[in-house]
Amino acid sequence: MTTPYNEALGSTLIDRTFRERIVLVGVTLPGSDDEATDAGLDELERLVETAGADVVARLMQRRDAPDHTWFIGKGKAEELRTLCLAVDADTVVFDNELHPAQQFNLEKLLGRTAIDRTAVILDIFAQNARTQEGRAQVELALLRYRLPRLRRGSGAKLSQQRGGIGSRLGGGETKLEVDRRRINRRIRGLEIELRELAETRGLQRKGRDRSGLAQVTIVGYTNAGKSTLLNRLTDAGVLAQDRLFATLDPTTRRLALPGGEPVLLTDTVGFVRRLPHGLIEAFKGTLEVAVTADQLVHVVDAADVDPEGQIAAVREVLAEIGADGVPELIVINKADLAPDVAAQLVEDHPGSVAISAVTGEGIDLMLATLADRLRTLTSVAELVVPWARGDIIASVHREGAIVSTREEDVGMRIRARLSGPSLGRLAEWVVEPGQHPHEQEEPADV
Ligand SMILES: Nc1nc2c(ncn2[C@@H]2O[C@H](COP(=O)(O)OP(=O)(O)OP(=O)(O)O)[C@@H](O)[C@H]2O)c(=O)[nH]1
Ligand SMILES: [Mg+2]
Repeated sequence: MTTPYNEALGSTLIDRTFRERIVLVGVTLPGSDDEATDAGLDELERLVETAGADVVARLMQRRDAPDHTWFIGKGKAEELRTLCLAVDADTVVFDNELHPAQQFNLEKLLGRTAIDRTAVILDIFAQNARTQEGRAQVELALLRYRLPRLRRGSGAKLSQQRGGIGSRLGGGETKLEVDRRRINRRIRGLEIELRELAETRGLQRKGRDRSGLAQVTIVGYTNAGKSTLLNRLTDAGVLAQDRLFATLDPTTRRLALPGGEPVLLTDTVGFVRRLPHGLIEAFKGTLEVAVTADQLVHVVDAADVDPEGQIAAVREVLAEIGADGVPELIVINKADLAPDVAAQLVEDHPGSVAISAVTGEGIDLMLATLADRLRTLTSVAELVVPWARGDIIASVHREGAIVSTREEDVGMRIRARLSGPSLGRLAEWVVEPGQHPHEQEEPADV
């Protein structure tokens, strides 16, 4: 396999010419417990299997802080080496993020590849990217991950065995420098390519804005059923699979809501707990459909072991990309598999609806709710909120779709789409477009 992103991953790539045997390692740090570590390893096991490898053993340790050299303690590291020999493991995967130096030291001690959760997620993304933009985004994330991990010595040997970048260049120091320079050049090239793609998309979006159609973006945890929902609503024919990160590239389809105008519905990449920051950064272009949406449909998997944890993880990513100001409709999916959990979640999240994207139950109610939400979002109100009222500024952000904000002497000028009830509550701060609050209230007082 010599696709650019495989090459970029070099020694961190999971070899798929055979099924690698993997040992998982999880460390419980203060503030967490063994149960959480175990659940983390369950998810890591799914990720590893999705990447195309088999988990053959697990090792856990409780620590006050990560060890500088091996992340785990020296004794535990030796236990890990013995375990690897016993189960004939090819690779060790840490659930915790490894510093490049720790990764290097572990590989030296264990005599086999050591990677972390981030590398596994990057590997899955590399396998699943289809479009030019998706591939460029993944490759950029991979190269940024790989750059601080370039080394002479055993690391280089590993990448040679695996046919990575190192294998085609001369040895020694120059090789390292040549590698670095080459990767940096490629990173700059990819950044330019992605900027150009983003500009093109910006133009396309302007065209769509003129069409006046509302943008609805489906977001949610990976495997929650986002693509299945888009397919049910629009015959989009998007790949939906019981597999993590099946979708990386957004798909947009037109959808006619009951009694309303058509909207543009977009399915997009799923999120996961502790989604690598570099990936979020690289996928900014793709995730823009969530930031610029009029409405988010947040799909939740009721059949998951921890749906609330998934909701929290998704909201964290939304905040990181700046989409936390977009109104969100929570849709509890897979109600056919877990009807009781779904009912409880609907109760705990007022305004949410339960559906099954597979059986179709609840879909009509969901569409009616969505149409309702969009109707209240059609007009843009302008508010000027004094700086002293941070609470009001926060509630405008929470309840409305922010169109623009401007910092002024008297306070923050916010243009936002707000529902009728919200507007009623915030009436005190509403102004005519462009007007100052005092022009309205105290015309003669100078
Ligand atoms: N029983 C049941 N299964 C569902 C439902 N919705 C989706 N699934 C299944 O869940 C799996 C994941 O569905 P997808 O639609 O691919 O999920 P996704 O959110 O697009 O996942 P990614 O693109 O990988 O992030 C598939 O096997 C679907 O058949 C549902 O309502 N009920
Ligand atoms: Mg999908």
